[in-house]
Amino acid sequence: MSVQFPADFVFGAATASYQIEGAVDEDGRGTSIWDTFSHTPGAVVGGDTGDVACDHYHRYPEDIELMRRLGLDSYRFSIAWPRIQPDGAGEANKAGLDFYDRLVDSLLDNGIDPCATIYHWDLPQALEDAGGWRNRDTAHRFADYAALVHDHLGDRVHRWITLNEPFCSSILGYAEGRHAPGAKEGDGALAAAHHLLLGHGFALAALRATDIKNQIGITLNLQPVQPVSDDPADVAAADRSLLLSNLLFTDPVLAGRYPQLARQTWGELSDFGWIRDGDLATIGAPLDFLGVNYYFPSNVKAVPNDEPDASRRTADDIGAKLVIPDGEPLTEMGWPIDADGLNRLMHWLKDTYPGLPPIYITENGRASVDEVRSDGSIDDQDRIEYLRTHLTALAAARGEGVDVRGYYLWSLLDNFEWAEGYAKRFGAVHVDYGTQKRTPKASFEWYRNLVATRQLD
Ligand code: PNW
Repeated sequence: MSVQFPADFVFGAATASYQIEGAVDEDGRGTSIWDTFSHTPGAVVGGDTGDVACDHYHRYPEDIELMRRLGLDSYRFSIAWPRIQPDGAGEANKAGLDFYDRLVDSLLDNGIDPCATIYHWDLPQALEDAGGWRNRDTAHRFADYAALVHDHLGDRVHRWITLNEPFCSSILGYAEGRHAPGAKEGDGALAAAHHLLLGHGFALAALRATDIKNQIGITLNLQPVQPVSDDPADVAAADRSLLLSNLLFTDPVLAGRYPQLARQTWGELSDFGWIRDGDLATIGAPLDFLGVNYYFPSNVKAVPNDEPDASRRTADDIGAKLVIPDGEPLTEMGWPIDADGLNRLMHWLKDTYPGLPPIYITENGRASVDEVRSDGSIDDQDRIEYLRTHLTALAAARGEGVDVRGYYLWSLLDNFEWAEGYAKRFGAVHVDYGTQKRTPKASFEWYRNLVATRQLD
């Protein structure tokens, strides 16, 4: 059965500054926590860094030409905070703004609607040195920076995402230590989550207060969550997992509250003393849209906490483990493939939050082996299958009444996959990092056809 998407459905592709730009020392850019982290021995697979990445800072015209060939309605990119404010505060660095001017103008010249993410993880190191997201002041610094870039680009960029995946910034960055800044904390990670959300709320208020009226949202990475059995211990563990991966972020943003279960789960780590009167009203102010990144679902089993000594527990030690059902296919990231999970997630959002704003899927995709054949082509049928099944599930959710307005493929290009370095490839376009040669994969042609026809077979 074929599926038709309407003419006004937005088909896009996404990237993020540190993952593609390179040029880390050019035009006055400051140091970010990802520069520091990636240069820390042992932090990233293969010792890879974003120093050069896809050299997009210099090659953006070629990359926009690829987007034009792909026929994208929209391109989601992120702005590197340390290019705009090298130390995270004060006057804008003009050369940094100039780069995003060139990028946005060139997108518009090519008929591609820009969608800007204000923060995709590259916090200026100077702010981390002052406590980073553990520190309430960082939320104010973020709102200043957001207002600065919006004042400058808001006449041409009409869709804005404050934060990308505050779960990853707080929990992977400050509890698990797998992402920058590489901390393993209890209290610190929970404070970071709150201050990220507060930064979102302050930025939202600042952008709303100007004369330029744009669409403003936030992007969360969310998962449908289910217990592996109906054993009450597994069910309770799934509740805690839902809390950590979704509710800790969706409840404040979409309902202006913290979930009851938060204090029960983390009460011994923290008294949540950083939450002030009025914060939740700021964080929960209405949005124009919700960005959702979906990769895989969580199947949850109860396990003992990793760290029995509460004073040393991290915020992610919640007595829950993600298990992969026997025989379930996996991507190169080791992530299970479950397209129906995207449909379940859409329904979970709609059922849980009355007044849910329209949704954009701001990332979805998979890492594949992407072997280059002797003729130079890359026949990534597994990626095509992933995209096809996930878009079919999304179309089903739309048909069942979930208001989804667009879909952004992750990613336009192979790029710096954070702690996994360059070994993991998510692009519709292959990048040879030795030569910076770009080669569209079979999925590029497949997606081009979908965008042109709006029809899935
Ligand atoms: C997202 N996890 O990150 C990011 O927004 C992208 O920058 C990234 O390249 C993409 O997904 C693919 O990984 C995630 O470990 C990183 O659960 C890690 C996780 C989830 C999302």
